[in-house]
Amino acid sequence: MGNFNRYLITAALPYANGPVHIGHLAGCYIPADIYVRYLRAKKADVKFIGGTDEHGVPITIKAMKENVTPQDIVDKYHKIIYDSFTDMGISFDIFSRTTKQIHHETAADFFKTMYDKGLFEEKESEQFFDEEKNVFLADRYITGTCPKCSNPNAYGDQCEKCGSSLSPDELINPRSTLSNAVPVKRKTKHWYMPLQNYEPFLKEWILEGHKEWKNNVYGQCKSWLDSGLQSRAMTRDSNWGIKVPLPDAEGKVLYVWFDAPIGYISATKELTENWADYWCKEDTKLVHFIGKDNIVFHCIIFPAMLKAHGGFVLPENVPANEFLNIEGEKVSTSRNWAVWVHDYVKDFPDQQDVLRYVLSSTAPETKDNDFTWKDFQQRNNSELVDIFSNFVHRTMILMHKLCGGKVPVYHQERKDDRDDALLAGLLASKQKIEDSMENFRFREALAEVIDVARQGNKYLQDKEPWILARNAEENQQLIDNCLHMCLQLTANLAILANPFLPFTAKKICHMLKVVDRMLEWENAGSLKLVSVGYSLRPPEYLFAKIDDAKIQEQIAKLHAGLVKPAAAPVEAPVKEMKAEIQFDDFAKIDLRVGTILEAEKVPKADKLLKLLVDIGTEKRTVVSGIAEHFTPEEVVGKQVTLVANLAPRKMRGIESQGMILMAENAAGKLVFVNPDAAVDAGSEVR
Ligand code: B3M
Ligand code: ZN
Repeated sequence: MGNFNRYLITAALPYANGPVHIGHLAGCYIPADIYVRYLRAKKADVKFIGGTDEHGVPITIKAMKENVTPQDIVDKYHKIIYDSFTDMGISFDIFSRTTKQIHHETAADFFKTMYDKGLFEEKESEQFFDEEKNVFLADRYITGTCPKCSNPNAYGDQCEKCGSSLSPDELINPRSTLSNAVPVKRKTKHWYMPLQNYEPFLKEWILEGHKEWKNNVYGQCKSWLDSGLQSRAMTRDSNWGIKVPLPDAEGKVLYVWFDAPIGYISATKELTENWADYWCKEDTKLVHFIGKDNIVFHCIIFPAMLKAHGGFVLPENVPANEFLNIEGEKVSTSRNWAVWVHDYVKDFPDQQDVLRYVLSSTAPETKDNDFTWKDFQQRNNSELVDIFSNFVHRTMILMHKLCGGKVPVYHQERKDDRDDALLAGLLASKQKIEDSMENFRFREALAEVIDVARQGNKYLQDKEPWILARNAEENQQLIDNCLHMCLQLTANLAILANPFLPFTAKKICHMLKVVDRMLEWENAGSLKLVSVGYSLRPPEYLFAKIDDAKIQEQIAKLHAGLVKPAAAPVEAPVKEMKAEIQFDDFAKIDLRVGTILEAEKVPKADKLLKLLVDIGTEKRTVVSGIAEHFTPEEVVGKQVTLVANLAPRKMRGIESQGMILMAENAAGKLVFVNPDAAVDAGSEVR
C-alpha cells in the first residue's frame, strides 16, 4: 500500500438543492465507499469525509423560486441526502455541512492567509445586475435571443439550440430569469487568483508526477494546462455564503468553489482533534472521489489553493468517474429523468446491495455508461442469484442435510487435488482483487469476487456430495471434506464481497455464526474461518429473483415522472364543437361514479391499463388508454366517471365493459374527471 501511514478519503459534497440519484452513487459515492471499506478491512488508519455543499447560486435561485430562505432549502436537502447515503450503506466517518460555523471560520481563515500573503489580485469589472431583485446575475440567469440562430430562449453562457457558447453581452434583448427585468451593468470589485502563476507547479506535479492517474482525469488536466490558465475570481456578490473576511467587502462572499473543497478540511476538524495529522503530514494519502464535471476544481484549482496557502498535503489521486446515463439518455434533474435513491430504497426495501452491485459492476470508470432496468434485473438474476446466492445457499442446505447442521471435520488424509486447486484459486483471486482495488478498478475487482463464487459452484458440481450421499456410510468423509471446504469458501466470500456488498457480508456472518471481525482482509485465504463442530443457523436467501412486473413498474415510473420541456406556451388548439343533440340523446348515456380497485399494465401495449372498477352493484373490467400518463399504483383508489352502458368492446383480447372519462389539457396531459368529494361507488352522474 505504498509508503503511507494514513488515508484521507473524500467524496464530493453534493449541492443541497435536490436529492441524490443513482448517477451520484455510481459516479463517486459507491466507489469511495468500496475503497474505504477495503482500507478499513486492511486495518488502515482511514477517515472518510463527506457532507453537503450549501452555498452558491443554485441554492439561492431555488430558494427564490420556492419563496423560502436558502437556509430552508439546505436544511431540507441535507437531510434527504444524508438519509439516502445512510440507507445505501455509504459509511462516512462524518457527513457535515458547509453552513456550519467551523467551516465558515476555516474557509475565511484560508482566504485571509492567502490575502495576507498577497496572493490575490483585486479587480473591478462590470457585471449584469437585476435591479428588481437587487442581485448580480450569473451568466446562466440571463436569457435572450441567440445572435447566431435567433433562438429566443438562449442563456447567457450558451445557446442550447445551436450549441454555441455565448457571453451575456452577445444576447439580443437580454432579460433576467429571476424577474424578467432588463439587466443593467454595474461595477463591482472582486478578488482573483492568478492561476497562471501556478502553471509551472501544476505541470510538474500532475503531468510529470502523476502519470498514473486515470486517462480521463490526466487528459482533462493536460488540456486545461496546455491551453493556459487565467485569473479566476474567488469572490462573488451575494448575501448567501461565507463573508469575505476583509473590511471593504460588504455584500461579498467567497466563490462557492473556493469554499466547498475547504469543506473537506473543516469536516475533518469537526471529526477529530488530530485533523492536522491527516491534512499536513506527508505520509497521508489523500484521495478525492468525484464525478468528471468536478475534475478541474479538484485537480487544478484546489491544489493551487493548497499550494498557495502552504502546509497541506496534495491529493495523491483523483479517480473521477464519467457519467452514468439512464435507459440511453443523459440524466436530467430538471426533466426528472433520473432514478432517485430515496425512491429506490422505498421500492426495493432491504435490497441496497443489489443496487450497489449493479452500479459497481457497470460503473462508468473509463467512459460514460448506461443504466437500464433490464440490465439491473439481468445482473441480479443471473449473477447475484444464480452464482453468488446459489453457491452459499446450496452449501448451507447440503451442510444441514448431509452433515447434521454442523461444520464437518476436514479429514486431511482424504484431501485431493481438487481441494488444493480450490484454495489456489482463492488465493489467486484475492491477489487480483487487491491489485484491482489499489488501482481503483472496482469493476474488475468485483467481477473477480463473483468468480470466486463461480469457482465454488464448479467445485460442488465436480464433487457431487448429493451423489456421494447415496452411499453415505462409505462416503461420509468425502462429503465432510467437500462441505468443509465450501463453508470455508463461503466465509471467504463474505470477506471479499464486504467492501461491495456490506449488508450481504453481514448476513453471511450471521448464518455462519462468526463475528464481524472475521471480515478483516488478512483473513481472506484462510481455511480456518468457521470452526469444526459448530452448529450453524438455517440458510436464508441472500438474493432473490426480480420479476418482469417489478422492472416494468420502474420503467413506467421513470417515463411517467418525465417533465416535458417547458416549451413556449402553445395555444390550445380549439376543438370544434360537435353537432347539437337533444336531451333524449344525452339521457341515453348512463354515467356512474366508480372506484378503481385494481390496475395493471396490459402486456405489450404501452398505452393501456386494465382496471377493475367498482360501480356499486358490480365490478367492471375496463381497458383504458392512460398508461402513458399514470402508473397502476397512481390510479388505484381513485374515483372516476364511467360510461356504464357503452357496448362492451374487446381490446387486446380483454373485454372492456365501459369507458372512463378524462379531461385533456393543452399539453396533452390527462386528468381524471371525478367528484370533488368522495361519493358512493355507483352514484349516478347527471
Ligand atoms: N457541489 C458540485 C456537485 O455537486 C459540487 C461539488 C463540491 S465538492 C467540494 O457536483
Ligand atoms: Zn443559437
